[in-house]
Amino acid sequence: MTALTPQLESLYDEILRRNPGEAEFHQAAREVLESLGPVLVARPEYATAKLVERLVEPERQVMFRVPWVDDSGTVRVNRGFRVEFNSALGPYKGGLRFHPSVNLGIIKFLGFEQIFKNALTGLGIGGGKGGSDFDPRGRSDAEVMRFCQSFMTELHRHLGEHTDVPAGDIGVGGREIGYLFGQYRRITNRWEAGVLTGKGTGWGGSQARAEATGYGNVLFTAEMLRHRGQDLEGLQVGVSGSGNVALYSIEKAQALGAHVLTASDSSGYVVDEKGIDVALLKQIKEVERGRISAYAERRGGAARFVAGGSVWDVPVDIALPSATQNELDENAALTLVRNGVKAVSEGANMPVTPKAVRVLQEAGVAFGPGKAANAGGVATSALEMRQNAGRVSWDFAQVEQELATIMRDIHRTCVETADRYGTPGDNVAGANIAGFERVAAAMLDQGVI
Ligand code: NDP
Ligand code: 2IT
Repeated sequence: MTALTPQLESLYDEILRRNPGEAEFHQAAREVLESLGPVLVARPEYATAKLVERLVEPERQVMFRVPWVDDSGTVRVNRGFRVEFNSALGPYKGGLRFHPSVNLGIIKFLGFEQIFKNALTGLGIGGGKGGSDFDPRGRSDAEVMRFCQSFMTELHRHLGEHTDVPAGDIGVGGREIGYLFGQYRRITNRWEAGVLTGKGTGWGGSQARAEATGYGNVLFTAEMLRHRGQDLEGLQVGVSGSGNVALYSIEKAQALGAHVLTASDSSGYVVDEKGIDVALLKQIKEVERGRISAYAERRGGAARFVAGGSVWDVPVDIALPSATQNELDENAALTLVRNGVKAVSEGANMPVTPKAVRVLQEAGVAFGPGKAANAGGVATSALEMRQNAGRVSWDFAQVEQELATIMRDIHRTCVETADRYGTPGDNVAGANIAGFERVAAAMLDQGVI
């Protein structure tokens, strides 16, 4: 861990004391605090206004019971969350995660990161996150629908296009957003398109929102390489995960001429020397909701499945962790470095552990932190909100063009901010500081609230 200034160290102690048992939130908060020392020296008014102390405290945290009945008639009880972290720049914005591992600390880490990520997009959105410990795996469509309806029956009172606008995350995709929107519409008797993003493109959803996070991360990676006089074309890429972010990272990397060797899920990973067949992977994971081993079985000898293990053992030039938090640890980073990795960019939120980040940075590997690199998803959500507000819809090419411009701007902002604070090449500092500066300026203007 990097040392903190005494003031930030005592704030971190306070965070540990007031948020017991929330390891992921502690980790996310610590990472940002490690970047802020020089900013508080340069801007003493931020310290006086206790901006960081206010930022680490969510504006509002909602936890609620979600009862539902499964297909066999058994009553089930899950827990729902929505952490409305910061609205200085706009309505709370951030996804919903349905996964059995979800707890308050995980939602708070995600909501906290979302504040800075959303600020980096420059699109006027605050930060929030929500979800449930509901496990969609193996559940029928009807069960998922009843769960979503019960979840929204409580959540709806906290939402609104000008208040709080959720979207998808792990376990929440187009199907779930549809059921959630339907229940919101039914309860409120309003067609309020801008209350959720990631909607179907036939009823208010934006073109390219499904693609945006993965595409955006590859565009960010290409920018990092370009900044070093390199190019994605012809490089070998390793991707983890096989969900929304992973699938569209693979698709975009291939479109830019890279060779994608891997994909994974929680059961293991596949290596495909001929390059991942993204249509087959989509069919298995998105349509059939199957396991990744089926990919190797149906690829007829071109690919192998490795149960468990680490996908980062496969030698690659570029690594795009796109599954979940803390999936790429120090050992994995050392292996990647030994194998000559050139860039690592976070498609997932906080997939690379702090020790692994340090290994990569010390080895001179280009590193794209999730707050910047995966911001294309939420940025395109903001474009969806803009289209909804204007009752218009843009075509795919227009949204993709806007996304490319946004990712380039975010990369430039990271580089310029890191340069300004004397840490050239450090995109972690660049992203944290640039995001912080935007939120801090708004909070200062808006008084002590
Ligand atoms: P999906 O649910 O579509 O896919 C998640 C993928 O990650 C699956 O392959 C899943 O495998 C794997 N995975 C999830 N949890 C674990 C775990 N605990 N251990 C091992 N593998 C796991 O989610 P997304 O693609 O939307 O999200 C992936 C990451 O990207 C998350 O960190 C999310 O926060 C982040 N993100 C998502 C954005 C979006 O727009 N969707 C935007 C920005 C970031 P399995 O099926 O076996 O569970
Ligand atoms: O982590 C993220 O940025 C998301 N899951 C997307 C959030 C959004 O509101 O589109």
